[in-house]
Amino acid sequence: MTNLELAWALEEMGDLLEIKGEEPFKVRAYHRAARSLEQFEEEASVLFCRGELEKIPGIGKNLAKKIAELLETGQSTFLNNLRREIPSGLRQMLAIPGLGAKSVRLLYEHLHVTTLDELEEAARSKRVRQVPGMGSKTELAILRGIELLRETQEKIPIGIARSLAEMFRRQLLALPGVERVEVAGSLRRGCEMVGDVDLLAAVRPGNEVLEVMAGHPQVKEVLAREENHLCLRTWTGVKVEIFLVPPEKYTVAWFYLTGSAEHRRKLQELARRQGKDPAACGLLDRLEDEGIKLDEEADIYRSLQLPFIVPELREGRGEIEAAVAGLLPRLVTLEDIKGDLHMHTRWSDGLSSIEEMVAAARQKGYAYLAITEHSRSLGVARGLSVEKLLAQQEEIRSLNRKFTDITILAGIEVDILSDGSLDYAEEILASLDLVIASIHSGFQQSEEQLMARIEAALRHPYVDILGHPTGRMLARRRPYAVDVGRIIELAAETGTILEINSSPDRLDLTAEAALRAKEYGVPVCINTDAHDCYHLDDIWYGVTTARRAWLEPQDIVNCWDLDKLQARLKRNRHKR
Ligand code: DGT
Ligand code: CA
Ligand code: ZN
Repeated sequence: MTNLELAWALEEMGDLLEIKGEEPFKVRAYHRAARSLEQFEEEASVLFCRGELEKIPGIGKNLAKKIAELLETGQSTFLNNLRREIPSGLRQMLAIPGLGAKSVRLLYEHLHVTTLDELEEAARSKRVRQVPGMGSKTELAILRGIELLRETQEKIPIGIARSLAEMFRRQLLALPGVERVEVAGSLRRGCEMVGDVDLLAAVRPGNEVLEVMAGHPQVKEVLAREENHLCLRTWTGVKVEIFLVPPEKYTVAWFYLTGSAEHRRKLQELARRQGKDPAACGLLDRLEDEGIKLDEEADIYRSLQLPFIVPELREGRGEIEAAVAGLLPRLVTLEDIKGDLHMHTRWSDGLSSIEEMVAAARQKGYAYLAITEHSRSLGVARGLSVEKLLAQQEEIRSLNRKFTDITILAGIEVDILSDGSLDYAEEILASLDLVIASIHSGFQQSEEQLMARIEAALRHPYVDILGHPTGRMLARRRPYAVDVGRIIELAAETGTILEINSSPDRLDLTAEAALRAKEYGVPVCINTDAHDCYHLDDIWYGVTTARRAWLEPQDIVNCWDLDKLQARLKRNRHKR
């Protein structure tokens, strides 16, 4: 368990205690400890091994015991009891943005609501405003929040699903009788949000896979259990489905479970049009159906005279037509990425040094990288003063003399201020190799105001890239009020590159928007926005998003050689 996960558990304890009406000073202790853990640099698990948990600020004997249990078992008896004690509806209300534990307690006390439905009804019938301290704005926030919860509750972000899938996959592979395990479903297709984690295992008869997995410490509840199928709910609320098949059935089962249902349906149609029996081509109707034995998925496509279609394209959105016409894109791969143009170091709010970032980038075989700190107005992220920015350029220059196999670009992620101006003067921006402009404030502005800010930035002579263009936080924060179509048009007009921010918290642009950018001839840049050297690996999420957008290496500026990339930057195109 990471510090953040521990912090979440403590935060939840504090919230549930507050809903219960526990003494405020006790509640505060949990929240303080949670924040302290969140910011603590060393992993609590490491301290725990040395018996030093209490060295973490705000952690006393009592909390250390609870953390130790979490670290040892992945669960907390105390937290589980609290969860049982407090109606689940009240716990769900905590997820409504702007509604804290104190508000939930007040709503419960005054209106006796215990479910989201009852709360929604109370807000609709304007009874929430009777609660002290609440008004029509609260009612609106509740209605919006419930809508948001309903939209996302069923689905989890790819970042959470992927790491969970990897863990289950590794553990399944360690069990006797298991020959192969792969991820299937929407997660294999690279969807940004997935309904569940689907895993397919090739097993020999007589195994105990399902028995063992049903008792996994991460499992909160077994939702369904059949002979060859197990459906679990983890403590973090993620649904995991494990399917077992004999090895000879693996390929057709994997293809079936990968979906999408629409893609498979269209292939079946094509088979019938070609006068073939879909089942004989390996296209099952149901997983239980008797399938033929195939070595690889490409055999299925081959029998329909089609080239292989990768999972990211299997959405029934024209990929089969493109395959028939021989017009499938040559999708970007991780190997095509030649550099990463958005990252933070210790100079602002990152955790690694520039040298550590460079080492990680060289490890990846990159030819270039750009260091792009936050600009001076972003105080919370220790944005750089002009002096510091110039000093950093000095360090980058000297590092560039040290390495011959990689080029470090001196860049910046400059804030687009509330009035549409940028956070540094033009001559400062001109002195850099690369400028990303991003919005980090004034999210609440109207679409007109936000679009005016973005337009001003895109028209700026030294803004090369628009960072995380819509500001959405995946499953957490809606995009701010912007018109993505208009941003793409403006990018085309001004020659600005749009970012696909690869952080699994963001994925912004979305695949849909990136596809649209391609239609307008707007190149994208796949950046990680890493705040430490490990997160350069997040590039995978951006590449997956780009693949779902049908992008090819020529559509992505950081698949280009450095010369070509630099020639494309506004600063070099309009050299005056
Ligand atoms: P999700 O989990 O909602 O993000 O999306 P999927 O695509 O992973 O859907 P899921 O988990 O229900 O099923 C995995 C795959 O199995 C799906 O892509 C296609 C296939 N499949 C499952 N159930 C059905 C079904 O009732 N009808 C059809 N046509 N295909 C199904
Ligand atoms: Ca699924
Ligand atoms: Zn940013």
